[in-house]
Amino acid sequence: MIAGEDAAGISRAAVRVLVANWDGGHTVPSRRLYPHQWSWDSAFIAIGNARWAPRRARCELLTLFGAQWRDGRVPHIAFNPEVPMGAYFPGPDFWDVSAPSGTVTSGIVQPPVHAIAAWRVHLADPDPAFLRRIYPRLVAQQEFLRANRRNPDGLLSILHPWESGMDNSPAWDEPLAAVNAGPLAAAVRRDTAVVNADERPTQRDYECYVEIARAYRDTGYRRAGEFSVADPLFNTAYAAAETSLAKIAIVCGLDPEPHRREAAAMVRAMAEHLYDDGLFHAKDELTGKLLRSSSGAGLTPLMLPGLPPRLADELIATALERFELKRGLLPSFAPGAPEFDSARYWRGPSWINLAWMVWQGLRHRRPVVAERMAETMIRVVGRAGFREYFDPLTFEGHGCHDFSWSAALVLDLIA
Ligand code: 9WN
Repeated sequence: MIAGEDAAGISRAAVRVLVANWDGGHTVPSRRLYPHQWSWDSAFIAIGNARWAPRRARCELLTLFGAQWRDGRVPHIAFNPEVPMGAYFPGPDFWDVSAPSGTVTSGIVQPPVHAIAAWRVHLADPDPAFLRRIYPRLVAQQEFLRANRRNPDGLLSILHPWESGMDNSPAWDEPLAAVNAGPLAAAVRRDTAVVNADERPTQRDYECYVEIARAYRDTGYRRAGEFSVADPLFNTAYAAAETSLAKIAIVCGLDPEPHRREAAAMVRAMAEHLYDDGLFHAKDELTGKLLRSSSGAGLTPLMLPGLPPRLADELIATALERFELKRGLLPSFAPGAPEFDSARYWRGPSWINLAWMVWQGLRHRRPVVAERMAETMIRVVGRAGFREYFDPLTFEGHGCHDFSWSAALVLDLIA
C-alpha cells in the first residue's frame, strides 16, 4: 500500500504539472516537446482532470472536438497559432489544412479513446448536458472511421505509424522497411533538441513518417501512402468507444443497441483476424500478412468486456510471463524479444497510458495484479517524476519531463 500522505503528495505534484501545461482551453502534452493539442493525449488528460477539475476535463474534450473536420475526423494535432511556427516538426506549414472552425490541424487521426474519456468524465461529475453535446461528435468520429478506414475483414486501418500513437513500435519495422523515403535534413527535427536522440525514433523512421504523411496529404488526406495496417490498440479503442457510446446513449435517451452490436462485431473481427498464440497482432493491409510481434498494443483488448474468457486468460498469461508484468510496470514491447530497447520510445519503455488501458482490463479480471500495477506506477512516478516513459526493468525515467498524461492517469490510479 502507498501511504496516504505519499499519495496525496504525488496527487498535488500531478495537479501542478497539469496546471503548468494548461493553455486556457486545452492542455499541452509537454511544454517544449509537444506544444500544441494532441488528440488521444487530451482524452487521457480529461480522465485525470475529471478527478479534480471536471469542468476543465469537459473543456479539454470540447476544445479538441472544436477542431473536428466536416467528415467527422478528429485530427491528431490541433495547432495553437500562438506557438512559434518552428516549435514542432512537422508543423502547420507541412500539414497545410484547417478545420471548419479555422483551427489549423494535421490530417491524420489517433486511437479514438475519447468516448471512453467522455463517459469517465461524466461518471466523476454527472452532466447530461455535456453528454448530449459531445455525443453526436463522438458518433461522427466513429462514422468517419467506418466510412473511410474499414477493410474487408471488418477492421479499421491506420494509414500512418503516428495514427497508432506508438510511433516507432517494432511492430512497424517490417512495413516501414518497404517504404521508399528520401533524405530528411536532421536539422528540421525539434524533438532531438529536447530529448536525447537515442530515446527517440531514428532519422530513417522520421524519413518514413514524413514520406507517408506527405503522400496522404497530397491526395487531400484521402488515399493511403505506403502504410496501411489494422492495429489491435486502435481497433480496441474503437470497440471500447462503442461500449461507452452505448452508455452515453442511454443517458441521452437514445437507443444503445446499435453501439452494442458494433462493439460485439469488432471484438469478433479482431479475434478472428488479429489473434494468434496468446497475443493480438497488427495485420498489414498491403501484403495481407499478420505482423507477429511482441507489442504491448496486443494486450489492450483486455479492456473489452466482450472478449471471450479463454482469450482473456491467455492474454493475462502472456502479460505476466512474456511481458514480465510481475515486476509491476508493463513494457511497451516484451523484454525477451530481440528488438526490445529499454529506453527508446515505444520499443520497450513503459508508458502510463498503455499500462492504464491494460490495467482497466485487469481490474475486474485479476484485481490483485491490477492493484500491484497501480501501486508500482504510483511509486515510480513518485521517485522518477512525471516522465514520458520509464525503463520497465530499472524504473528509471526517460523522454521529456512533466508529461501531462503521466500526471493525469496517475491521478486516476490514485483515486
Ligand atoms: C507524433 C504527444 C504525442 C503522443 C504520441 C507519441 C508522440 C508525436 C511525436 O507524442 O508522438 O504524434 O512527435 O513523437 O508517440 O503517442 O500522442 O504526446
